[in-house]
Amino acid sequence: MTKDGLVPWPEDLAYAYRTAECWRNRPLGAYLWEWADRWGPQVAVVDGDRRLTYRELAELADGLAERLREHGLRRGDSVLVQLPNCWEFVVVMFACFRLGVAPVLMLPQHREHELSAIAAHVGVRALVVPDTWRDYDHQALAHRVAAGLPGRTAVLVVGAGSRAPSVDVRRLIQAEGDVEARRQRLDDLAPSGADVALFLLSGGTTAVPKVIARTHDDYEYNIRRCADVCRFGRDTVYLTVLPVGHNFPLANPGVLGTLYSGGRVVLLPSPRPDLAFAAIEAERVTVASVVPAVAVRWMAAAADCDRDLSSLRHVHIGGSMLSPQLAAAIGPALGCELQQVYGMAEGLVCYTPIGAPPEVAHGTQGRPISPFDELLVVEPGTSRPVPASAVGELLTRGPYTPRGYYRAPDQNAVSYTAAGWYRTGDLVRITPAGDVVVCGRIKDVINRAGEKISAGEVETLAQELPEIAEAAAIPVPDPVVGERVCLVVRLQPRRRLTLDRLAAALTARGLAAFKVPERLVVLDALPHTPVGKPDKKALRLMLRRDA
Ligand code: OOB
Repeated sequence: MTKDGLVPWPEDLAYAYRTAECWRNRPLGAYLWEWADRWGPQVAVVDGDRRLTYRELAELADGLAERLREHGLRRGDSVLVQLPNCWEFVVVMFACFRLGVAPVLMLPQHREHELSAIAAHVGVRALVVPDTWRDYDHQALAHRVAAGLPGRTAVLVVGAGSRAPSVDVRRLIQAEGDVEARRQRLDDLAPSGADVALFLLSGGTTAVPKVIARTHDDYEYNIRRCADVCRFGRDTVYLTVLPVGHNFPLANPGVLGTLYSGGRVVLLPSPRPDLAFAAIEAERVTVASVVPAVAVRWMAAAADCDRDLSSLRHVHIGGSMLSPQLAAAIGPALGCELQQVYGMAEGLVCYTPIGAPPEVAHGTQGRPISPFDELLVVEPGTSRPVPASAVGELLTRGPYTPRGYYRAPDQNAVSYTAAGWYRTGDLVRITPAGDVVVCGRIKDVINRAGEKISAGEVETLAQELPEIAEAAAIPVPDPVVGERVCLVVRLQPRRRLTLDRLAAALTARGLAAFKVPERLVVLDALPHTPVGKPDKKALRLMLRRDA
């Protein structure tokens, strides 16, 4: 690891990736103007009544970039961005890309617990939040978080409710002045392709979420390959319903892949079927990406829906397990072709190809988007390969899979092998044709509608409660969201605990709502493994028996 906390790719591989033009040594901000020059008057982003052309997007992003510079942000700095799906998100992202300032992407559902830990870990210079979102005061949240950080951390607020000492982002998003001169000034300040473009959160298995630094070069390659595999083009109209801070809707191909291809991005604040179907009809949406839980809701709603969904050509589904039966039913229900995607914020992305036969389209999670992706299936927890087509843990390396988490040497010793493979923690098999089938996982996470919840994070926080002596967070299967968090506890002597009290206590400690246990089981004693950890396999079996 270098002193700045990044783990570089080995020099010989970096050379190979550059020579093969995976990496183009060009920052993402430079593409913005390339697109504006090519597709200037075309609509790039739609958010309700607001429609931004490619030209406007470039001008507004440059205007904001210059203002952010006046507020002291410089190449190499980072800012925490917690915004819902809105047009300002896109402008903020590109303003940051132009300056070489790296956004750290959080979800609107995150609270003090997550924001404080990540902001401190990365050392952000500013927080960008909405004024309120779903009746929650993010502006106040951001000021609480900022107050707990060393140094001065600016709070930038998107929304009419912005009040001093917050900085009002909408007032900064202005394209006044000499556009060409500003473009030149910012071009002169541009970061290098090897700089960090953005930070993504890992679903995480540890008490504190881990952070992945993605470079301009690696992310651009990821976007380019995804857009190519999914055949995005100028006629693509992409509907964004998942939180855009996730890698999947942001860049696989998602929002950035659409802009890369000259298409149109439609942003919606939620995946509610009535809103989504109205947008599909109104904007003639051609492609959307969803997690299986959302697909199920859409299928049910499509059965008696009077909206015209005929423009929809593809739906991308990934993020959590999808059964072949459900996969086969989605296309007919929504009148489009399904593409499965298996990906991760850490890098690797697989897609089922357009036009794949049913056994591939429904029965696999696709093949890597790049010929430079390396996949190795091993006996779990080792580096010993399993026989061809056998199930094992997937390890991966490649030009858009960084070699380690940011500033996390201890974690990296566990999550990455000495030879630089990322241990996905997923159990897979690879078919003779090279398609990945996800069979399960060995990592200690709960996958709730595609949101990854670290069991360790929930347990650590729960164990701080005075009632709890020992806690284990385990997934319980759920027909709607796939899995929910169940907390199994042993209480302190003479203490009592209800689910309501547990939920209230964890919420008060600033834990995001989607991580709060939805079931509580109190035992006199937890079963243990030989090394003395709670035996989660035994607990899962026990709960299944009792269900
Ligand atoms: C996506 O990214 P993350 O970082 O939220 O989560 C990655 C993990 C994977 O390691 C795997 O455990 C699970 O999510 N996962 C799937 C899956 N796709 C992801 N499990 C079963 N089937 C699938 N199709 O979730 C993500 C990132 C980019 C594109 C798509 C999903």
